[in-house]
Amino acid sequence: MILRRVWRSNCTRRPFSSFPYDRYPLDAPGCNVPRNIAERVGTNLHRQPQHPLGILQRQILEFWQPHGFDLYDQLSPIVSTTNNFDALRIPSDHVSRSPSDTYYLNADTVLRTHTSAHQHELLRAGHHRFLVSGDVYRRDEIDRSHYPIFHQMEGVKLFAPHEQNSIESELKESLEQLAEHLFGPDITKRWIDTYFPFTEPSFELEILFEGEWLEVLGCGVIHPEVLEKTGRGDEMGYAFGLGLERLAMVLFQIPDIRLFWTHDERFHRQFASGEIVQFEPYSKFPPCYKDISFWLESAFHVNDLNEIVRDVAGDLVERVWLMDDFVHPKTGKTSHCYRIAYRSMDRSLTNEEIDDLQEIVRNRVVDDLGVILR
Ligand code: FA5
Ligand code: MG
Repeated sequence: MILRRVWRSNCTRRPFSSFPYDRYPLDAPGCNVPRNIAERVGTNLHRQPQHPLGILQRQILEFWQPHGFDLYDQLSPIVSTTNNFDALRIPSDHVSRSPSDTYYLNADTVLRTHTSAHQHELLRAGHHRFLVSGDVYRRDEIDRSHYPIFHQMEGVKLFAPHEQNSIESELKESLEQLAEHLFGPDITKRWIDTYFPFTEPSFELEILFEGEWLEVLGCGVIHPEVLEKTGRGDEMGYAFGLGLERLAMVLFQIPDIRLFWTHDERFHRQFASGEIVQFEPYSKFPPCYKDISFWLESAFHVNDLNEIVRDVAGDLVERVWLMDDFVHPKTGKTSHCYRIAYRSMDRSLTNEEIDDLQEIVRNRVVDDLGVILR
């Protein structure tokens, strides 16, 4: 009985959606946004004061606002490819533009893949110091720290010409101070050199969490060409993009990114005070593993498999990963074997229901991806 009550309470609360279906029909040519993603547009977890993301957002604001940063946390996640990519020097053949990685509404409109999509318009409008937080969307891998919708907070600060020699050091020092503001002095962190087309040099910050390095943010000195495109080529500045779920996982000890989307009261009542508290897992149900093996027939991208599994199993899927990959010596054909871990955050799963889901996945993979099951 108890299980049934929990399950029903999970199912009956439909997410609020502000997706403009009339303007962007999901069945239009070139649209690869599934309904389960569109339905969550407008949920705005980062603006809910008793949600871990809302609590975290407030903590981060507390750090930046005294430095004169204004927050934009209600900009629409529907943006042009110009703002999401071109304005940021992302080359026209860059993988991140591919429909295997990005949700397109039509050829030149996407669900933003990062909050950097708003740099151009806000810089053009003359702002000097600002933060942008919001939901971002990516077709990505499936595991406990990756989810197709997550939240970022962007920060941008421009400097007058006479202040420009210290930008890189100020950027790194500020973000280290932010990490200490959130986590205290004992947190273990490290800087990694990386590449973004829109910053030079570029860095990522990683934090040690449950024995693994977790990448929590990307940042760098804004590329001069990005500023030139906004008509501000004579200025310089820094930018950063924080991964809010990743920071919240460390801050609240939340072990799985799917929990941010649960409707289970056992999760939400723990954050009712709006304060930073250590999350107490209310349960850990056993996972159920299913393998699927197939011969690839044509172009295949693992994100297409991930999307099908998400579409069929929703948040019951915990992880999808490649177990085996080989080329047949005679036919030259490639075979992939993926393992799918199913696990509910809220209840025990029955073997039967997982078998049913797996069967639907197997059929969809054949129908939609044209592979041959082994
Ligand atoms: C970016 O999105 C850059 N726009 C960040 C940036 C801004 C760089 C400004 C320079 C200047 P990246 O793809 O690495 O970078 O994502 C930033 C952060 O988002 C990551 O460090 C990680 O914390 C988080 N993140 C990325 N993918 C996911 C995902 N699928 N699920 C949850 N969090 C994610
Ligand atoms: Mg990264």
